Amino acid sequence: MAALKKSGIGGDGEAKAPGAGEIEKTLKQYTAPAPVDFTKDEDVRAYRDMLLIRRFEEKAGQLYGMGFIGGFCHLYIGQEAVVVGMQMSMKEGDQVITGYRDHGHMLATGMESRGVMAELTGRRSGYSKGKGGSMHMFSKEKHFYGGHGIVGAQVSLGTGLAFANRYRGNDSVAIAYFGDGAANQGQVYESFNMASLWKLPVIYVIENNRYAMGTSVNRASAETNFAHRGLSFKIPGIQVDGMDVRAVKAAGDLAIQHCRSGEGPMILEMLTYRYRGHSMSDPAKYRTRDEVQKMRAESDPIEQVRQRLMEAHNASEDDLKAVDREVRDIVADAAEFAQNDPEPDVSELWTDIYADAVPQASK
Ligand SMILES: Cc1ncc(C[n+]2csc(CCOP(=O)(O)OP(=O)(O)O)c2C)c(N)n1
Ligand SMILES: [Mg+2]
Repeated sequence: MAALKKSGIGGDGEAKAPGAGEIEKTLKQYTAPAPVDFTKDEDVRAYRDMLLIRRFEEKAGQLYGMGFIGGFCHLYIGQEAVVVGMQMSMKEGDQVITGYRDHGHMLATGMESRGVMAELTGRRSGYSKGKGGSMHMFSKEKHFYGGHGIVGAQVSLGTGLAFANRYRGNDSVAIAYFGDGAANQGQVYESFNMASLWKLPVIYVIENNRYAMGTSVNRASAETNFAHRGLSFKIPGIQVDGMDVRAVKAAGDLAIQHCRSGEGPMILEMLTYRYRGHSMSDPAKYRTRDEVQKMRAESDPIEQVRQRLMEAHNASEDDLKAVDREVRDIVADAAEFAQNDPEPDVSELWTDIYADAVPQASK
């Protein structure tokens, strides 16, 4: 309790949360920042990191079709600029948590392609020893907290990560990613309330890819401007072009600065699009091929950077091919590894079921 009071969270009335009066202030107004120009190095990094996610996901789709991957598998193809742009704004120690469309987030945090692919194929070198699969991988080292199949669960868990940061007095920011469909879940608003009241350092990144399974945003949401979803909780929000990695990075910089300086949570609604079905078993009959084609042709996040590298940064075809080759090699190696790694031993059925007791709890 003393630590709680010291950190300014809660208390019994006499302990004032730092900036408690601030809550009375009117909501801070932000407008989406203009996308800043990237240096050549930044564009190369964005290109490489987005391409790695795309090629990895294409390979995962193939392996799924060949029967190497069982269970659910939700691909992130089309949405790559969101995680890559956000990651470019973050620093060591900042945490990431997301739902089940999570392979891109893992790769963006620097988790190993081999470990992710081996988990997808249920092999012992996977991040969860082959026992978790697509939706259940974690890396404490890379500050990646899952991977969650319950729609919206990551929002309250992510708020908890931010609570821990505040409690410990560090300056880390938690980034909680969730979809337009998840944004209608009740626990999201309970989390918003607590996060705003206690000024927790959490960025709610709503990945609005226009559909929740087969239901379009307009059919499911009374308020389709998700950046406004925090208004009653005094959480500022902006809409961002989630297909332009520079726009994402600019918005990420703004939100991180907001959180790190103790102003509380912020919402970034990323306007994005998924090219593939909801999961591998979705025939996607709720939208036309033309709609998907149009997005691919006019807004593809990787193609935008590719063009810029050639036109604004004088990159040659050979320069880009070298990056393509590096990425293909990483993915081919991961796929090879994931098909040859042994399955977990049968004895593993009995391990990792319960967490070890928290030492302090028994005292
Ligand atoms: C609590 C809960 N309700 C329903 C489901 C089934 N379900 C899985 S994904 C999904 C749609 C979520 O869509 P969205 O949040 O937009 O994310 P996207 O798949 O578009 O990335 C639903 C309803 C679930 N997994 N958990
Ligand atoms: Mg969605």
